[in-house]
Amino acid sequence: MQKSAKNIIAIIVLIILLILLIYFVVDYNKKQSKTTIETSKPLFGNLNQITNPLEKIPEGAISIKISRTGFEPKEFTVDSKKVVNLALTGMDGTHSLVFKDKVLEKVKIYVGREETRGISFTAPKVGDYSFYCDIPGHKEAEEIGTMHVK
Ligand SMILES: [Cu+2]
Repeated sequence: MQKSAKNIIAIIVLIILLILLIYFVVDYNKKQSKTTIETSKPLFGNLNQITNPLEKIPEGAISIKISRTGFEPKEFTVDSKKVVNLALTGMDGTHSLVFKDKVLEKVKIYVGREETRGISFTAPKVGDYSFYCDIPGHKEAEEIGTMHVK
């Protein structure tokens, strides 16, 4: 009789310990996830599917670097009515790539230092479209370029 009572107490203590253990593990995991620093992932936002951005830069994307010395390359050529995948990499701080023409007003890429972001859009009609960095003072410092559409 005494022995089985001891067994029951032992089982109850074990259950309590198990509940405490689970509680602390869950709590620890919650704290861990709260302190996770969000890193900026390369993002490829498709203008036609903006709610479902791709996280990988498609193969054959036009890669442009931007720094305080300007865009590199400063010019590129695309085909009219074809999809353009543009990837911008910031080299030394916050920069952007925006187009002057209203037709391309939705095509905007903002990047931080050592960050690559991109956008997909359909090339407009044949012509030359100038782009620039709209961070104050950057356009004036020759952060400008041209997209040729043929
Ligand atoms: Cu800039």
